[in-house]
Amino acid sequence: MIDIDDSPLCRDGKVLILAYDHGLEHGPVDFEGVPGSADPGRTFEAATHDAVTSVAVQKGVAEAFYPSYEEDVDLLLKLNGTSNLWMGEPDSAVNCTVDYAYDIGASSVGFTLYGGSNHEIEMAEEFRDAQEAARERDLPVVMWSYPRGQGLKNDTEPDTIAYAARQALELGADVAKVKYPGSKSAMEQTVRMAGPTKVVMSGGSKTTDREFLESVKAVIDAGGKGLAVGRNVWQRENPHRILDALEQVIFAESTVDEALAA
Ligand code: FBP
Repeated sequence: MIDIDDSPLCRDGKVLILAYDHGLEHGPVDFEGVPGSADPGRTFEAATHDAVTSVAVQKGVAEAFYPSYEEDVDLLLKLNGTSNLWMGEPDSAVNCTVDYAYDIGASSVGFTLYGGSNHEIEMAEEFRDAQEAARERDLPVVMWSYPRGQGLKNDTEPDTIAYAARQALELGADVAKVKYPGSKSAMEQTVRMAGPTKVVMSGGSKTTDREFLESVKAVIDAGGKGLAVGRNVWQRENPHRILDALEQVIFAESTVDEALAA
């Protein structure tokens, strides 16, 4: 495990990743509510907000947009990903190598693992290769740790999320990105299972400002280190406003009321 507190992925030991790989993972449907959100430049613009520690994108978006933002935005390159057109058991194609990510300017890498999928064994082996290559480059590794597949009925069940965080620690991730397990106490258990691996919450589908910020606050109060969020930021008409509030809750440890009033 490497000390990532001094890496661009962290600010004061906390993390706020702006995720924008949905065009691949979900397809154009995610951009329907705010048509301008289909333009990756809009999300790179939002990522210049002080609250954002890194933007997470696939290789193609990084190649096309990161060169215009490299002074102001830190790049987390997502190494694997699959379209929603894939109908098989959960799996994720490795689309980029660590060396390629490093060459285009990434300071950290991300990798999805679907624990419980019939493809878990191959995915874990691919993660091994990526994690070891990242260590060679001193790049922090963020695991999108999402148990799912035939055998799993409820992928946000507290024990499942705690297991996802533990899997990230055991396999050598520096940060475990997990779904919100529903309560502060469930998140405390998740954080305990992750040990030295930092736990961040996955944003989830768009909800109200208050509901979203309450879940983020519960994560921080439980010892989680922040958030990797997509839709709850860039599906809003004004991404900067919610980023202002997130900055308050994550970095200033304000209450939700204080953050909403600011
Ligand atoms: P959101 O905050 O929008 O949920 O994004 C986080 C994320 O992990 C993305 O990086 C990814 O594209 C998406 O969620 C995957 O969502 P799903 O749970 O539908 O696979």
